[in-house]
Amino acid sequence: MIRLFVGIPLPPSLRRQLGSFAAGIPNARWTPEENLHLTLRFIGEVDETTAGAVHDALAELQAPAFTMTVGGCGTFEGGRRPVTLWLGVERQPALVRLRDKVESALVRVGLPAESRRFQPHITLARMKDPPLPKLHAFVAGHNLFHDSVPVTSFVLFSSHLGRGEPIYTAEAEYPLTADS
Ligand code: 2AM
Repeated sequence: MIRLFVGIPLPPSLRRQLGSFAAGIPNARWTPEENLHLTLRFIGEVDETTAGAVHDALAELQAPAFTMTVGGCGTFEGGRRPVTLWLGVERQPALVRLRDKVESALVRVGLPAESRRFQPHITLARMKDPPLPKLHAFVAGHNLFHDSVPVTSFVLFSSHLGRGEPIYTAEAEYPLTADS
């Protein structure tokens, strides 16, 4: 079995910059710089045959390259407490269309449809009971950050869960067609 997700890697310069944000919130587990990415579709554990079918389906997908805009901070709540700190990604049509094409390809392969709404984001940290004034200060201090990222491919990642942070490996990269 292999744990998979489809994502968009970030350029090293942006990862370095986001990595430098990782301070100021006690009880935060910051995403290691090398793991920072946008998830297009989480797949989960599949067998090798399904993984091969997923790869074949993604390799056939055609979609145009685009420029992704990132910026703005926010949190997802769990049990009414903030548990995920994220950097926002604009919900622009080219990104949503790419995500929809990935979703259709995976459903054709036989995976169950994703029921959760697509909320594009880059997870900066996971938190357990963070002090709210510190969290709010972080958001206020980083909310104006924004950047543009050329997206010329997407990636099938495997995720290996061990004792520490997950290890993400790019199993295959799929080029997008040249911007028109
Ligand atoms: P997150 O960053 O918002 O938690 C690899 O685990 C990626 O898949 C993460 O970026 C994670 O998003 C995303 N993901 C989506 N659904 C998931 C799930 N049920 N379990 C683990 N990761 C999930």
